[in-house]
Amino acid sequence: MDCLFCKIAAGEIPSDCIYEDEKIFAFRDIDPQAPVHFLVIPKVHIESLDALKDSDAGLIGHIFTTIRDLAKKEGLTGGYRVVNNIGKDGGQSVAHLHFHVLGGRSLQWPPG
Ligand code: DGP
Repeated sequence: MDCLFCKIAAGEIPSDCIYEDEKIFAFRDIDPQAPVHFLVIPKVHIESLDALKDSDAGLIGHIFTTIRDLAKKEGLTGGYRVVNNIGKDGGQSVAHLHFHVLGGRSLQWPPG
């Protein structure tokens, strides 16, 4: 399968990895939109949140508790934002489920 994020998770394409375990991979975004901006992905290929199965619930829980821990490690004591873009209208450009974690500055809502 020709998927950029599968290749990054497999170490075939270099990335600035901040966390890895048997199920998930976290790395800094190549085009950061905040002082801290990293992505958390499952190692297994899932196209988007829309393609999740009920049996993926544990994996998603693991991603979110890891986001909590990584945010702490990255010093995001003032808060942070988790973003998931889904499909064309949702602004998803890479078809492998990924959660953006942004912080380190005051983030406005709604975003521009
Ligand atoms: P989205 O628009 O939600 O699909 O976000 C995809 C993000 O992936 C975008 O913020 C830029 C990032 N990205 C794209 N290609 C690469 C890459 O090769 N390396 C890294 N580290 N990030 C990438």
